[in-house]
Amino acid sequence: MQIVTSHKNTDFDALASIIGITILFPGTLGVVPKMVNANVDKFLSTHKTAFNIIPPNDLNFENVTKLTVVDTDQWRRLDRMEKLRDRDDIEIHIWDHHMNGNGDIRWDWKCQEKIGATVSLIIREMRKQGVKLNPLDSTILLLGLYEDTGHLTYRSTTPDDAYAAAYLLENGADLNIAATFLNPPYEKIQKDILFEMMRDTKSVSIDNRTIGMNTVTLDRKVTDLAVVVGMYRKIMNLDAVFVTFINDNKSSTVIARSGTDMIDVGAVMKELGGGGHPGAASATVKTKDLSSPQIQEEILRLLHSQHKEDAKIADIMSFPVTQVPPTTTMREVQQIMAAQKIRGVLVTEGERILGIVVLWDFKKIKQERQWNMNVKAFMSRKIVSVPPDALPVHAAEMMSEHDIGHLPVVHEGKLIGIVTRTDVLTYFYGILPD
Ligand SMILES: [Mn+2]
Repeated sequence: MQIVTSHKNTDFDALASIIGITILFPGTLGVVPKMVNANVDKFLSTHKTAFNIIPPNDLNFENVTKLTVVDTDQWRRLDRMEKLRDRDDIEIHIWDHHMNGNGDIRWDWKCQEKIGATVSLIIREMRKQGVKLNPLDSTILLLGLYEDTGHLTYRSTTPDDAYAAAYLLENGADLNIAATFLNPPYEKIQKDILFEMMRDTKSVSIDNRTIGMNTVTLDRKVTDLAVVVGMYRKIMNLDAVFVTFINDNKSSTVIARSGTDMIDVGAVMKELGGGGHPGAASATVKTKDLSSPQIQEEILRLLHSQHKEDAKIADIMSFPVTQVPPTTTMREVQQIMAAQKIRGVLVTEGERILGIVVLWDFKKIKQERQWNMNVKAFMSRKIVSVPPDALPVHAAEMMSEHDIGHLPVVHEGKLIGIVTRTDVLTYFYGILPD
């Protein structure tokens, strides 16, 4: 017998991946853990008979010859699969998008890639084989894909996730039903916790990133905390958040979210024995190992050691800067710009920056004789300079605030370079200048 299973606290990606495998490999039985997320539970209460799935206690382990594991690669995250762990006569396949290197399930075949949702890997294979899906199957697969990619908006989303979504929509996936189950049950208790977090935010700044740290004591089990933490980060406009939920006197669960490439919460949570992705991760920590204040200290220590060096203005500026004296004629300036293929020159006198002339300023010339006039008459005197250690994002803010495209870079009163809109855009879009 062939079975497919996934992790406890099953989310839609895990459930969709289980169901996807039962469709892709007919005859495979889906084994869904007893503990599933609240929204998955709600979905299963009305839909479970539509799929080839059973709970683990209904499984006859002796008959299993092949095990497919989806959305995890760790034994401890599976439900009641211990009986299979030591059997070497079972063929094991893994489909997963967690790349944290914690995997301890031995495998005969695996498909493990960085992608928004595990189910996208399975859908990619369905597309390849031309599998036809009915609207119900398409909808559950879309639920998994949308949940793990935030409707294709999370930074982890790849082109393959989008192709997978297109395929499911072609096969009749129902967006209304998907929306019904993806909108989390948001009740008073979640709202109270959100307000408590907003009131007690402790924010720390590391390398210009603002990180929120919170500790919340739970007096009962609360579902959908991950959704609340995600919402909290967005409302407070924090680059990353780490919320420690004290479950009881035995353990705490840290839920972390990041909205920037500069902070990899998955790597931090991995150090605490948990896991996840760069943007979303969690860890459960035993109190005897670390108390909640110690957890926060440890997170801060890990963040400091992780810190990636940001590019500074000095790294993206252009230099040397072409400078002309104020008596240069407009014709000469135009010739210099054409010869050097640049869009602006600074007008300087000694160390002093008097103004700037950019390509645009030539439009001011209406009469032929004006070409022989001094640049002084046409230059813009509005000069905003930046220091070399400023961040590119600050240069972009100054450009939009003052509506200017060139910022001289000044270090200790000396002009050392110039940063243009093109330099900033090139940096943000990761395009290498040619
Ligand atoms: Mn997943």
